[in-house]
Amino acid sequence: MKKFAKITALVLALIFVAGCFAGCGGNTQTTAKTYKIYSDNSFAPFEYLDTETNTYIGVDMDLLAAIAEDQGFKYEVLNEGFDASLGAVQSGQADGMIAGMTINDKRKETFDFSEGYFEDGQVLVVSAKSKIASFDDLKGKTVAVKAGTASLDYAESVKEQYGFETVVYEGSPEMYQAVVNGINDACMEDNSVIGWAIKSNNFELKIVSDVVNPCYYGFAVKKGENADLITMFNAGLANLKSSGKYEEILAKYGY
Ligand code: ASN
Repeated sequence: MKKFAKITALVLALIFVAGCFAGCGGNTQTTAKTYKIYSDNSFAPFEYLDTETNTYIGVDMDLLAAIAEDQGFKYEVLNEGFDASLGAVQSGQADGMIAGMTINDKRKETFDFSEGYFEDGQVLVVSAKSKIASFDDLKGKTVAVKAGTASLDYAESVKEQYGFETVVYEGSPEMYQAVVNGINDACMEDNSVIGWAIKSNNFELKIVSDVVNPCYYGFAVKKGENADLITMFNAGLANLKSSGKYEEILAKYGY
């Protein structure tokens, strides 16, 4: 009887130790979560496909990589487009998004943002040959805008005042091409992004307004969720700013 009790105790102890090891191993693996971050698919110089390496590069991609390294978190980026990213974050399919995303009050109702990391704003853009010189010349014209963007919201808010119609596109390059080809009379885009497209990709376009809506870009999560990601993004961004890495990343893309 005594011997049996000893063996039972030993077996139980072994089971306990084995269970503890399995448990500990399991925990280490599950805490190393890989965050799913969505992004735009063509928004140079913030995120765009580098055709030589077939990878997405840009200010946002580099900032995220440097912040994740600094803060020790794992992530994967899905460059699905801007509107798709908004939807993915809201449905919980994505943990967060970085997409040259304008921080504004309307979005703060459904998203939580990091500190702003870049200042920009929207401008009116027309074909290089166009006679349109300002919003005042848009009566009876069509203005291309990208789905889900702050540009679209701005255009919608002034279209009656200036008498134009909006036409919605999914991606920035399609929108630029529609204006170059004369399908639409103008488009609205972020100043730094259209500046890059004109300079680097030779789109025959010109900017014909001042910046409307000056704003900051921020990293975003669904309101009330993934607060740890926002905390890490802000802490990492502050570290990159003090180490000089933030400036180095911007300089790489000409800022
Ligand atoms: N700045 C744009 C917005 O927030 C983002 C984009 O087009 N990727 O509406």
